[in-house]
Amino acid sequence: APTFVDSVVEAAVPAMKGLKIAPSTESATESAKKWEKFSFAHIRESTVSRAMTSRYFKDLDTYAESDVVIIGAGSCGLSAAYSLAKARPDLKIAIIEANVSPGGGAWLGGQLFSAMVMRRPAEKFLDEIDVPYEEEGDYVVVKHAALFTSTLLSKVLRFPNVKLFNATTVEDLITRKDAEGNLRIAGVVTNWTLVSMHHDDQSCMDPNTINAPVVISTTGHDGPFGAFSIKRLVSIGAYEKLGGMRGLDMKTAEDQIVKGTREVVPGMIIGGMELAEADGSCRMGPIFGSMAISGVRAAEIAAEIFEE
Ligand code: AHZ
Repeated sequence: APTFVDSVVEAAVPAMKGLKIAPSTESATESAKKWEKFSFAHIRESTVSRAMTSRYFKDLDTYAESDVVIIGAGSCGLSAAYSLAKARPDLKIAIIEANVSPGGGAWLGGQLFSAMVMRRPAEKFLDEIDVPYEEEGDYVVVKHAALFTSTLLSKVLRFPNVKLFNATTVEDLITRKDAEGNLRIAGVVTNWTLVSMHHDDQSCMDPNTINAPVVISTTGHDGPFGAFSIKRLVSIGAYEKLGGMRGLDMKTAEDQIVKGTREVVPGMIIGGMELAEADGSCRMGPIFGSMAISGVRAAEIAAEIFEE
């Protein structure tokens, strides 16, 4: 059977056409000689630049008016994006992630250990995205957290109605008042993360915006970028006060996150660990089922808003 290398050479490199690649039966000299003829197709540097920038600017244009913005591409944000993009292919979903690498805290299980633990019934989400796990009675174990995150990420990125803007930070929220004077969220204010990190030592570098009637915030617990939206809602008087994440209680914390996933002010749904900061609920530590299921619930609430 032709190897992968055979197919690349046969299909794409005229100079190599007709050459059979079978390293096991060739001498080292014969195979080295053959590879001397290898060459990629022609390209000019500006073609690469244009291939990237034209698409990026088209995406900025397309998603300037989004249906849903998801802030944060951690385990909760990615689970929300997957569930919503699958259920509602008609909705335009922009994901804004401050880091270059999406995934948040879900590249490892806990304390830099690899395995990811989820309590039942969160294995249903693993079945849905086709991530294998070991059965351990009341809980299941994915052999490496990166297997969960990379699988979920690859599925999210394939949806035609999703665009991930990474290395981009939500710096503020777009707010409106309705006829009765009630505040609602109408989108997000963005900037390159590297710019956001330098507002103190550079002259004013104004941001960009994305309008969206629904924002799902999953920015994790407090930290340099964490709990962003709930802190901003408190500072503009739209949410009474930060509950502040409490100590760890694995038994109760996960249920609270799932049940607490909600639209906290019109247009703003909060999920994942950001909710612990909003509600003053306990952290759960290194167990991830509630992040996935909170994402599923956030997607369901968003879909319901569009059905109203
Ligand atoms: O970079 C952040 C991370 O990828 C991103 N983020 C935060 N603020 C942002 C902003 N703009 C854009 N202003 C922003 N992106 O949000 C992502 C949050 O991911 P996370 O993994 O930290 O949160 P999560 O709620 O999805 O998962 C929490 C996982 C935890 S923490 C915990 C404990 O401490 O006990 N236990 C679990 C399971």
